[in-house]
Amino acid sequence: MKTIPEASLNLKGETKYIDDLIEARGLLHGAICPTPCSRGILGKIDASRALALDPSVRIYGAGDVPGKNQLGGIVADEPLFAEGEWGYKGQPLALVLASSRALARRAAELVAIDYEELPPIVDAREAARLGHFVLPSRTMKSGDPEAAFARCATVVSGTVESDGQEHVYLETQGAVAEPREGGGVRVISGTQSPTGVQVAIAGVLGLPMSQVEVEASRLGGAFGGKEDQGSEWAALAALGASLSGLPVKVYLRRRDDMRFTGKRHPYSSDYRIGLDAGGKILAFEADYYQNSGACCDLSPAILSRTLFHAANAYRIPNLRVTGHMCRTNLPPFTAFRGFGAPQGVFVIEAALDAAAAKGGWDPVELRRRNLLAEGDVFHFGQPVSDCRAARTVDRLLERSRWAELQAEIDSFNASNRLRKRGAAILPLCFGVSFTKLMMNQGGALVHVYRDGSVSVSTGAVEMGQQVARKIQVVVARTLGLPEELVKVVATRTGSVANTFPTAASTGSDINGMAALAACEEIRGRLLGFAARSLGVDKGELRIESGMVVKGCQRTELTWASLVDGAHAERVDLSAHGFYATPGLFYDAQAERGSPFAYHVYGCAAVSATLDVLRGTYRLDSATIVHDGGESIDRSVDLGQVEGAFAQGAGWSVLEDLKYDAKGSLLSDTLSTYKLPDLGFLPDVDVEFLENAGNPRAVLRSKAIGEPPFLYGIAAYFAVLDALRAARPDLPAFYDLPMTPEKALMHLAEGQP
Ligand code: LUZ
Ligand code: MOS
Repeated sequence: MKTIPEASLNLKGETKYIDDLIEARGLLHGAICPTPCSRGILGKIDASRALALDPSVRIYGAGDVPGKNQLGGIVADEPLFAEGEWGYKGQPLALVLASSRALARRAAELVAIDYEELPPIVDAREAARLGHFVLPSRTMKSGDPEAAFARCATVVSGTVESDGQEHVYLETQGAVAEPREGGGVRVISGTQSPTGVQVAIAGVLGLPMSQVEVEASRLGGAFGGKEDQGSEWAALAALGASLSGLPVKVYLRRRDDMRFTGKRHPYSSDYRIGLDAGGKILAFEADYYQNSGACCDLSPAILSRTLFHAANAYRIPNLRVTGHMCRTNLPPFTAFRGFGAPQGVFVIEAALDAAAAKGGWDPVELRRRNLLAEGDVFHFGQPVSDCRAARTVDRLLERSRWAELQAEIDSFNASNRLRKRGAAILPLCFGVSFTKLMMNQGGALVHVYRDGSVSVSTGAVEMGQQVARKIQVVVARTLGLPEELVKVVATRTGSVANTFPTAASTGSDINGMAALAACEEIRGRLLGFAARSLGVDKGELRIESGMVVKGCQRTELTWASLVDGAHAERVDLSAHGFYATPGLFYDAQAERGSPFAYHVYGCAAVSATLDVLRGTYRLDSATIVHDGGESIDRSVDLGQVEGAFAQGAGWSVLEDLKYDAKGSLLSDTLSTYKLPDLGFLPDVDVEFLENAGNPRAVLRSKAIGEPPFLYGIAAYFAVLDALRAARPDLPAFYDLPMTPEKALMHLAEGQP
């Protein structure tokens, strides 16, 4: 049996997360004094009682920052320590250090803060009315929607709401920092973006990047929550270490993590969709009001992915979509698996659901009729190529025995009054590449040691998604070695520089390609040496299963003797590889270009049973046909599809963030924030599309991390279908998550 090194450590509980690392002598623990309300003006900070608590206590604030008191990457609107007026509850006002975590927290509570509370804005539409935006709104347009709407036989419009989502990574946010001689720092950070953290710390400490070394050995999950927001905790730890001269750890309790850090963006949207008499979509328009929170963070990048995915897997010749980034007084919302695409896809799927109901079309037929096909063009001008929309949908209808399932549901519903069943399908089309062109680059450093073992570092951060496993396979295959010889080591800014976050599902695409390039370089040198020593032409030689092979004959050279001999001949056994995704371009003025290397397709069917008296429901089945390319490791990809489905279904029907009117998070523990578990999930039946090699990614694979999240949205529409069976007299509502409370209110009163 094959073992995946990282996965088996995880399973055995042997993985060392940041808080499991042995603490250095003298280490101080950090806690923050958070802003006490959503919006306020800071008066005096009095730390005297905190300082009196224990001699180890130290307190630092904005005045102690040697560099810039600023973390904002896209917009400089995020001070590390709030000064003057603040914009959200839970932003640091000061950092407290003490010899134990408990002491640091007690001391933080003793810091007295004078402030004036101001009325907060928590609602995106209200922020928009007041003109509070993070950046100007952005529109993508194709064809002539106004003229097209005039020709439509059916036009439907309405509003769609989707709530945020808490990441609930297993490991909360945190970092450990150590001062280095000469004023530098070394930081182990729970981040998807070691370079991002390096830049943030260099800015806060006023140091050159070369004096800041950041390592991300592995994370206990991230899901986007540590793409941008790992920086805050790492910067606090680095500042503490730099000012105190001692190692400092900042690590959040679950409740603090839930309160202080950003989540998936809630959206409130208006849509209008128009179809001809035959059910072809002629026109679609939407306005998305993104609740961006108090700081910009990654909001514009997330919004751009919403706009790029506005039409999901459908051909819409006339389209206008506009996104508004609304500044509110909630903690800055941030990246979360899917990165704005789920919010956009929920809107077009809601619009199609409403159109099917109004026009009397079968919802599945309506979707099939409008699927993208070869030769179509996305609304941003990229040609649709290698389109697998119809292939995956048709295969899904077979695999899920859709017609039979429908007949079963109809007969169940005809003979039951108090329970109703429902089902829905959801096709997906997800663009792979960072939407910001520059970010599509990565590097790798490969060392072959003189005993033949191989170490690989890349910019990819291992966070449980098994990117290290995939890179191990890429390296082993490229060098022609058994996998056990290859070790993927921790991600460090000192090994591979100027990287971008492990995000956008591109971790193995980009870093795998960079590793492949480095391996090709080393292989070329080694085969050059082999050719010289065997006296043959280099072009005739390959390395296979750890042997040098000529034609179909083994030579006398094993990998070990090859490496040993090359080393003796002074051949360089190390190489740096680099990859920049080719073929991408985008004209931001015209909103036209080809921003994605390729698209991932797939389709899910979900069925559910609703208890009509209680509003509770169960998911009965989930069937997925997924276009996963030629997988580098099928078991890893299967885990990603199942996990993403669970997370997507959690977002769409279960997970319920509750704030009070002043913007304080009420659902700030795992006893009040419900997560999907095995009892909630149906058996998830996954089929990977066959003969689906992808020429545009490493080893003909396809990115896997985010696209299957969208399948979970089918759960919303499955429950909605059951609600329709119970109350066919009522109009549908599109307000995610579809909690039992909302279902019950709808059944009882006709409104969510
Ligand atoms: N991060 C980012 C992402 O900066 N750009 C993206 O396009 C993206 N997409 C998905 C997830 N993270
Ligand atoms: Mo992301 S949502 O960090 O890929």
